[in-house]
Formats: sequence, structure tokens, C-alpha cells
Amino acid sequence: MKDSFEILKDLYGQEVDPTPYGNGHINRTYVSKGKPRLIVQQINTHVFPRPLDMMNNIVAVTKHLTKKLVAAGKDPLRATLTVVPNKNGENVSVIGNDYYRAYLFVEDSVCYDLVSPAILEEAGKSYGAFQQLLADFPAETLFETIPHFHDTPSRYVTFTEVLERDAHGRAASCKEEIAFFKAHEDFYHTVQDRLDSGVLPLAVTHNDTKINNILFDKDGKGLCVIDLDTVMPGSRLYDFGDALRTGAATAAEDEEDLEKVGFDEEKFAAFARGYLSTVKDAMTEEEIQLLPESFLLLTLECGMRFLTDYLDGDNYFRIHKPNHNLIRARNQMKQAIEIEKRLPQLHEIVREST
Ligand code: ADP
Ligand code: GN1
Ligand code: MG
Repeated sequence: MKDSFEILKDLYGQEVDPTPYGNGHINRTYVSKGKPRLIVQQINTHVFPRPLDMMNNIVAVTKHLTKKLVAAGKDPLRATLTVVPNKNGENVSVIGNDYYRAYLFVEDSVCYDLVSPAILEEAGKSYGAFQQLLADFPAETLFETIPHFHDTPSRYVTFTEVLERDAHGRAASCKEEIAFFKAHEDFYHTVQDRLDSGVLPLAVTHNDTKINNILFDKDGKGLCVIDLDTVMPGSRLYDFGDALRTGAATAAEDEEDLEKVGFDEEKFAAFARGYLSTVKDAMTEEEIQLLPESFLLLTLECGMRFLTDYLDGDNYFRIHKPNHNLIRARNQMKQAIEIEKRLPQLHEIVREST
């Protein structure tokens, strides 16, 4: 019987290197060996149980982006993801119980986990421009790939349920962290309640704006926003806060030496400058006012998700060592403490950038 990689070779006409590629936590990413090279991904169906609906979103969004980029005189093959169908014309290849898809590999690009302020300003422009290009996309046609993805109060409910079950007997090993995330319960409502009441507008957002979800060119210019699995209606504040969570950090999100963990105000300022330069006109005063809080909120939310997954037996985020999710949760908790201390300065920076 043929193995998956032999079938992928038949379907895409190129050998696919079985060595995993990149630092994503969700999908399994591979690179093909032909020309043009392809990124071939096994979709994580535990996280995305309806891969066909998700790919319909991605095809629609990338077509929209392509049209707008062409009109702006940009090369869409480098400025957005391009889905490559298999030899049967399908955007998803089903092999046994597994689902695969392919994109054009954006050549001569770089992807960073830790970045300089200059790169962050570019990142801000890229995510801001992404939102701007999708401002006229019909949001109601998008399938919600992960409902309540950044609904922080709902994430908190899940956290308390998983904690209550404590199915792996791990709660005793993280009492301080549990108390920390419980103590912030009220703050989790900052964005969600205002979205629900209409004070904050709903927009088409990326929802997974990690810094390694942008490809840059060799000169450090933002090229292409990738990882479109979670493009859904949401708040622009999610994208702003989540990008800074990794972008402004002084260390990787799984750095164990907490002395090194924190954030850099210069990086915060650079990202805010780049972001506001591309999308400020579309934003309301309420959104701009909450930009610093979104950085804190998304850091807390991600820390709480890591802790939930640790308590739940590590079945969501890919781990590379024991306690990896607990290490990540402690890291995000330290970063949140640092942000909390300096919220007034962050408001000052936003005021200066507007
Ligand atoms: P995950 O959902 O697991 O994070 P991503 O879609 O972000 O998966 O891909 C993982 C990594 O693969 C990215 O961080 C990037 O390094 C690389 N990558 C993804 N798509 C492309 C592409 N089209 N061209 C070049 N590199 C890519
Ligand atoms: C996941 O797929 P990746 O690695 O870009 C996660 C994000 C988290 C991030 C934490 C679909 O992002 O929400 O912020 O890990 N993506 C999904 O590193 O859950
Ligand atoms: Mg990714």
C-alpha cells in the first residue's frame, strides 16, 4: 500500500519532504522538492473539524485579496497565500482520515519568532493592511472555523471546567498560576462585552496574528500574511493584541528563564505606528482607546489557554517537552504582569501615534 507521501506525490506531481517545517503549533507543515516549491500541510482536524468549510473560507479570502492586490499593482503570488489544487482540481486532498492542502511556497522570504522594532513596524503595516483589504469582504459568508475563538469570558469558563475535572491530577502543580488567571476574571470581559453590545465594531480579522504568521522579504519588508485558518469576523483589537503578544516580547513564548520575559515599549510603539498608519481611518475612538488593554487581554487569554491545555493533558498545542504548556503559561503570566504595570505608558504611546 502506498504511504501518504507517495500519494501526495501523485496528487501534486512533486515529492514532498517528510521532515516537518516551521514553528507552527497546530498543523503539520512540509515542503515539496519540485518547482515551484509547495508548502503542503496536514490540517489539524482536532482543532479544525470541518477542513472543507475552512478551505472554502481561505479560497474566498485569498481570491478577494488577489483581486485587490492586483488592482494596487502588487504581485499577488508573493503578497498573499495562493492555494494550489491537486491534480483532480480539489483544494483539499483526503488521504485516509487525513486532510492535506497546498500553497505556493513564497520564495526568498523570512519568518521570525523574535523581531527588531524596525521589523515590527512592518508587521504592524502588514496586519493593518490585511484588515483594510478585507474591510469590504462579505463577513457573513465566512464559516466560523473555531466559534468563540477570542471570546475570553468563554475561554475562562472552559478553564474552570477543565480545572474542576483535573483529569490528569496536575492542578496541584500550578496553584499560583491558577490563582493568577482566576484573579483576572473581570478583565476578560473588556472586549467581548463591548462587541456584544455593539460599542465595538465587528470586522473581518485574522485572529492568529503571531509574528511568525507574516513572511518578510530579505530587506525586512512585510510581504505576506499567512496562516489564514482562523480568518473570521472578530474585533480588530484581537489582531492588534495578539501580534504584540509575541512581537513586543523580549523572549520566546516558551522561555523558561522568567528574568528574560517581558516586553519592549519601543517594539510596542513601532507596531502601533505601523498598524495605525494603515488602518486608523477604519477604526473607532473606542477601539483606539483599548489598544493597550488588548495587548494585556490577548496575553492573558493565551496564557490561560496554555494552562487549560496543560491541565487537560496537552491535547491542543503541540508540545516538545514535558510541562511545555505550563512553561508557556508561566511565561505569558510574567509578560501580563509586566504589561499591567506599564499600561499608562502604553496609553501615552498610542496617544502620540494618533
Ligand atoms: P500553523 O497553523 O501550524 O502555525 P502555518 O500555516 O503558520 O502553520 O505554517 C507554519 C510555518 O510554515 C510558518 O510559520 C512559515 O514558516 C511556513 N510557511 C507557511 N506557509 C508558507 C508559504 N506559503 N511560504 C513559505 N513559508 C510558509
Ligand atoms: C497557535 O497556529 P499557530 O502556531 O500560529 C494558536 C494561536 C495561539 C498560538 C500560541 C488555531 O498558533 O491561537 O495564539 O498557537 N492557533 C490556533 O503560540 O489555536
Ligand atoms: Mg502559524
